[in-house]
Amino acid sequence: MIEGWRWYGDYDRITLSEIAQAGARSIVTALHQIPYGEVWPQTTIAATRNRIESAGFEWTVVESLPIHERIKRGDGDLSALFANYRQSMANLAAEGLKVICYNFMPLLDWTRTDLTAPVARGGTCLRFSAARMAAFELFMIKRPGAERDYTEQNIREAKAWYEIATPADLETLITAIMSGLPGAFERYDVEGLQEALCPYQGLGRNDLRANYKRFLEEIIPTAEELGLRFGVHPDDPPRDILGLPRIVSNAEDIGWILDAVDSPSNGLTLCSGSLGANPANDVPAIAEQFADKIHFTHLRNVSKDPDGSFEEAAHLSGDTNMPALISVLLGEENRRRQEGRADCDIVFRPDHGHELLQDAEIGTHPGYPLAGRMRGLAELRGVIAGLNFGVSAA
Ligand code: DNO
Repeated sequence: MIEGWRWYGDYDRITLSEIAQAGARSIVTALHQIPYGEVWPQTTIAATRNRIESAGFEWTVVESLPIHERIKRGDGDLSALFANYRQSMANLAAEGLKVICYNFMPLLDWTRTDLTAPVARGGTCLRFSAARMAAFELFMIKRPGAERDYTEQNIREAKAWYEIATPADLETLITAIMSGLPGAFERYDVEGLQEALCPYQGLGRNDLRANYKRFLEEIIPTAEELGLRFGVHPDDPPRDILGLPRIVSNAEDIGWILDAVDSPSNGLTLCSGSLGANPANDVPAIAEQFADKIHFTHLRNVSKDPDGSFEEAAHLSGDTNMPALISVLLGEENRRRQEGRADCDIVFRPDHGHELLQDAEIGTHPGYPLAGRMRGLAELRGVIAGLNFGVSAA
């Protein structure tokens, strides 16, 4: 497995030299400065690649080549947006890029209600509280019908919290939820978010699936020609949020996507943390089921509560059996090697990490601290080395 590290380029406080010291070999990044829907120029891709390579890394995965919201909504004439997307793909392929991660979550990317939840022995983590999210939906943005998405207990706790919440508590909550907006550079206040949700009204699960299928039909044939492999990132969390449907949340969804356009270029970013937040998902089993279509992995762990809340655990703690998952991935790599496949090595990155030690002072993107990820990477590297040793010793 290839050790990757997500780097936000000029928007990142962590330098390539620090990443080198963390031990990662390959960089996962995107042209974050380019607005959604516009072409990524080949010269800019080349400059980014050169910068990464001069620091002694390879740029292995693009995360993400974002999909314009109009494509997700199936809104109007999309031909120019698809043409631009294909042009960006051609420019990336011309610079030697091979793997592209993307998601099909409407409006929000990832969602948390707390960016600094305390961890027992020190440090903080990202947390999703179902009750806090219910408070946001029911009492702050007052979304009609929101009560249907929450249990009575969620709603009772939401009310109790909201009644005593200070303006600063409300501000902290909206900041946490807004941090997951795409690119993480856009922000809405309560009114702005209510407005942003309007164009999605009436968009059901089947509509979103139809729009997704159209995207795959427009893009995957070009990906095949260019030798690019696309890996869809699962919904985070894998549940409907703000009344927006989610269609990449479990094995059934993934099966539907891979069947919608059957091609080696139409694959999966296996994100253990996103899938692992739904108690019905058995992550190692999902990895096994779709192994040959896994083009990239995000390895992290979550601890779930019975009320639908979860928080990000250390990489080897939490509810997902990480050695079991990694063993599936190593087995798949072996299978590919025997088949002589060119893409036998799967890139993984330590996804997210606790804020530890000096991390909070550095001011990195939520979930992407230096020390926390370095710890996660080291733990994962240990599991991989141990499993590989077991295989060669057996
Ligand atoms: C959150 C990430 C997501 C993910 C994108 C992929 O930390 O896992 O932002 O990268 O959704 O498109």
